[in-house]
Amino acid sequence: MTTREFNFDGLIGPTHNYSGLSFGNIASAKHQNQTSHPRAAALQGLEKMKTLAAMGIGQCVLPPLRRPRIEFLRQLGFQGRTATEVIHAALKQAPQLVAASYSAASMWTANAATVSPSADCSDNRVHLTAANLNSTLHRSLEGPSTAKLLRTIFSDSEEFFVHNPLPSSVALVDEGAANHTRLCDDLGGPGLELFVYGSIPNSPDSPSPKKFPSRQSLLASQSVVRHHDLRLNNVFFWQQNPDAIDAGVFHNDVISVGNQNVLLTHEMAFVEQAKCLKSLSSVYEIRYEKPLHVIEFSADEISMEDTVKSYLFNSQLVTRPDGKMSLVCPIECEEIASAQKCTERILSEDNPVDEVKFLNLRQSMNNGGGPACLRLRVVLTEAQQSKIHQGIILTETLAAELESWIKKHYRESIHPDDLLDPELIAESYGALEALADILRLPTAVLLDR
Ligand code: SUG
Repeated sequence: MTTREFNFDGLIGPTHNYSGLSFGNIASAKHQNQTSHPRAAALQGLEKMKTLAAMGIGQCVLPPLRRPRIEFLRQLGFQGRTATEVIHAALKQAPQLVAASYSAASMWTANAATVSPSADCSDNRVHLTAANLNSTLHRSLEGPSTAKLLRTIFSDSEEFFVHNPLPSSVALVDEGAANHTRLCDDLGGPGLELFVYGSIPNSPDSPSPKKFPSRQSLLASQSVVRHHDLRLNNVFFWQQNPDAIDAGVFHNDVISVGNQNVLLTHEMAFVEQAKCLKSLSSVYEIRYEKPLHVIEFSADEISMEDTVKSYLFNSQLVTRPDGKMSLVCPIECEEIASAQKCTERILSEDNPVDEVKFLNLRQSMNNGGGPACLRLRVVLTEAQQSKIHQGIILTETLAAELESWIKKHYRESIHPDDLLDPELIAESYGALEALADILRLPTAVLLDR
């Protein structure tokens, strides 16, 4: 065993539903009020984890956060003796707040935190900063619980440092690894960390989106770099193209993905893109004495509309144990001709990618979450691998246990009107209690009490 990258996938929670909560996320708006299928969703997510594990990629599971979060509704002044009474009180005035308390959005663990491997950090520890997810109400509930969960999993203070989410402010919106890419040569050596922001707070003259919100601020990214104590000559801050945000690219991982010596991107991803790519390529080449493969697609090859529909750039780009790379795409990339053609181009060119796989993640995709959204990448040395909580490492036995657990505890379907059903609360909390046993995590952590 050497240094390896592990994907920490979010287990899709039992309250997965379509409430249209994410402004600027086109799939979420499009599927608002449709019936969701939590059991199928969780099984699709599990299938992805099994596929990656079978390819020899390190695979872990992160449990869903407890939902509904009744204390959030109480904080907003809704009263009642029981959870059901609180939900009924809230529903009369603000159904969207009930939906927020029920959201299963913690499944998209690319937004859980930003992670820097120990080789990049001055104190030689892995640093994780839980994201505040301040730009949407339903996701702003995640940060503190995520930090608690990460502290349980990465509890060894000699190897890991988990930072709290940044303070709540529009000037500090932070959505974690979805706006962060790491390029390197050997996985265990130091890398170049690319932080992508959508806006500069209090800077009316800098380019900014007109229609949809920017979900990452420069100040937030700079603060994460300070927390992780990264060497500044290894760090890049690039701005997302505001037109891309307005076209529905609410996170940078919807338009680019990087892995070791490959950066796959669309020509509309960044402000001053040609200049940025040139400087990154030259730093990479000087640092590692080999070229960076930048695979860039033009708008003629794939339009912004197809980029957002297919989630081509939200594919997972992973290095297999044989050293070659696979691109794990959502099935939409096989169905949308332009995206399919792009995958053919990737395979035909001289680069490390020699395999493309297509996976059905439709339930998550309908809320704007593709393969890369569902995972948090963590590079771990051999010693660190033995120091994380072992119960979350995916084995065949764990996968089989999770499958039975999903089939036992999850509903086949949920319509947003079902969020009124008091039984859903007990079912959801009961599922988490059972999951605590399976993952060998404290019930108090899973129930966040
Ligand atoms: O934050 N969707 C998520 C999707 C996150 C995708 N993550 C990455 N790109 N890394 C979001 O917009 C929809 C929930 C709803 O509408 O009910 C939602 O939260």
